[in-house]
Amino acid sequence: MPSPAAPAPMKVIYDTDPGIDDAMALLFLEYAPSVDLVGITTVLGNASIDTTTRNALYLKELFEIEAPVARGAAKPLVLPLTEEPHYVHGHNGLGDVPIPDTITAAEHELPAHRFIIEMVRKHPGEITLVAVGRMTNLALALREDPGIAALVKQVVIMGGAFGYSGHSGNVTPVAEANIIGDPHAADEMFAAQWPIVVVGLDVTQECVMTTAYMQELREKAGKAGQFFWDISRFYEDFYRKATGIDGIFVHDSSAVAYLLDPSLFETRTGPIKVVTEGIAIGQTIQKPTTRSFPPTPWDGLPDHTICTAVDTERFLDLYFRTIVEGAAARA
Ligand SMILES: [Ca+2]
Repeated sequence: MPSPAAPAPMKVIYDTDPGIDDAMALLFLEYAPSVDLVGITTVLGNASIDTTTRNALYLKELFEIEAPVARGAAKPLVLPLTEEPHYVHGHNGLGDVPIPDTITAAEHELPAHRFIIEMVRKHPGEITLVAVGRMTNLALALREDPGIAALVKQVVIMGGAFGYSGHSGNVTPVAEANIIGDPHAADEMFAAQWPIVVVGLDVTQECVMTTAYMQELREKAGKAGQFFWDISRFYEDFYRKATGIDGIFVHDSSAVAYLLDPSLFETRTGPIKVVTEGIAIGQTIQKPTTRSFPPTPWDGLPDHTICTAVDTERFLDLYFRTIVEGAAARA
């Protein structure tokens, strides 16, 4: 007897700057049965666009991922290029594990923002964008075709910080890396009429994958577990020195976790603006829908959702199960 049909998997485009936690979140998406990964778009951030694109192609090849890789923005919309954070992700963006010089997988012919437009137009109402780098590609797509906002199912981003649990910034006291990397792009993205869920430091810095957790993943998740172990040695060392934690924050995978199981998170809604100049550049500020004020710059902007708390135990368990089962299914 045929079993009842499972709901169709969610079509996802993953916008990313791999990046160690980006690589870990990519396999979380690829291995989640409820996700149909239809594209990977790259952006500068953790490393240059050449490096993040090369890394995305390398991950596609290494883990036999079908989704095409489209190269995205090489620089922020307005700000000048600055040096990449080699001290976080290593010089090659993947913790300085050896990566072959030549990658067989080829790039998609379209640039990232046009790839996004084409896919959204082709699948109206069906595409979810999961953006875990700077928001430059999303802003470029909106500038070229503002009509896509109404056709995207949902946007889930890793970025920003709103001060919950004491988390307000990791590049400055008030700014998170993905947002301060291109604050103008983020502000344009938040002004668009599409539903955004913001998974910021408020929750990502509540969640730590300890050395013991990574060890168990290495033992039980085959090639993926070993790869995550290898690339995260450098990252773990950075966090130990910078924050004193014994393990790594799970930034980008937190956005994927929201997509897979929103019940892991507590949320608040309201319009969001980004500070684009001055000492608070990169700060994300939400006006809660429940509060009224005299006229403010937030008036008339669309409501978005921010995550304010996370059930870390259930999240870490979901990640572990998804990676172990996904790796076993492909072994
Ligand atoms: Ca990232």
